[in-house]
Amino acid sequence: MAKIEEVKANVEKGKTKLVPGLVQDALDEGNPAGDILQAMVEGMGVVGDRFSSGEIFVPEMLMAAKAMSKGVDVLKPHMAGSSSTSLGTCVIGTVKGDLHDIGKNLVAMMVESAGFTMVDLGVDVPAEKFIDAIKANENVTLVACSGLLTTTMPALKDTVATLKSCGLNGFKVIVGGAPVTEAFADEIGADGYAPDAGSAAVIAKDLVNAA
Ligand code: B1M
Repeated sequence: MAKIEEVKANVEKGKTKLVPGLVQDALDEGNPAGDILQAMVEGMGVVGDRFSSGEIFVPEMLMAAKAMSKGVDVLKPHMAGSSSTSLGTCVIGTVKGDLHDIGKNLVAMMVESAGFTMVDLGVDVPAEKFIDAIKANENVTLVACSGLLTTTMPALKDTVATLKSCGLNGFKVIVGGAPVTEAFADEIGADGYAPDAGSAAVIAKDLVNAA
């Protein structure tokens, strides 16, 4: 089996100890970091499908997430290069009620490499905590909110509404996550939407440069 396929298979099986070494082997074989990342994302898709069909349960899903995170740690230095321009500070978090962080972490990594200073609030972040972070950090130009559950889409809506009505200015709001669409982002008043981490970095840059 090609190393990149082994990476995918072992993410699916939640092999936390094996995945970092396999990712390194895949890199050593000359596979681009983006392709290895894509294989791991596809692996998580398989895990999600198995969960939906009742083949696996939350603990297996969690192990797969841990395995992928370990793999991403190895990939990090090989992903997008760092920019010397400063686009200000980005405050990022997964919204209240939502514990998914792999996609959010990828977005943080890519947006940071586009030239932002990153303040990562983690998961299950209430709207007020985003506001506190805008007040506590200098030159916040971007707030990025991630949501992975259909049940936390209302929390995304509340967060954007709170950010837009809090009386603070100078920042744009970008949203994303599997159930989020451009239409939903428009409907809730976000300034931007991105379907994946790579495009989040491009859109973040464009939004802040246009402000
Ligand atoms: Co959860 N989970 N999960 N889960 N989980 C999903 C999301 C699900 C689709 C699985 C399924 O049923 N097929 C389903 C949601 C269904 C729905 O709402 N429609 C689901 C469910 C139901 C649940 C629980 C409710 C299960 C339960 O307890 N019964 C529970 C909820 C807990 C909670 O959050 N309150 C739960 C728990 C968990 C774990 C904790 C076990 C674990 C997360 C661990 C972690 O993140 N550290 C987990 C996992 C791993 C998944 C799946 C399998 C994988 C998610 C993932 O990391 N994908 C997922 C199935 C799937 O995605 N197919 C599933 C890889 C990641 C790179 O993709 O996060 O989509 P993603 O990020 C993408 C884009 O969405 C985008 O960029 C990334 C790619 O570049 N993006 C942004 C993300 N954020 C963005 C922000 C942006 C822009 C783009 O701008 C700000």
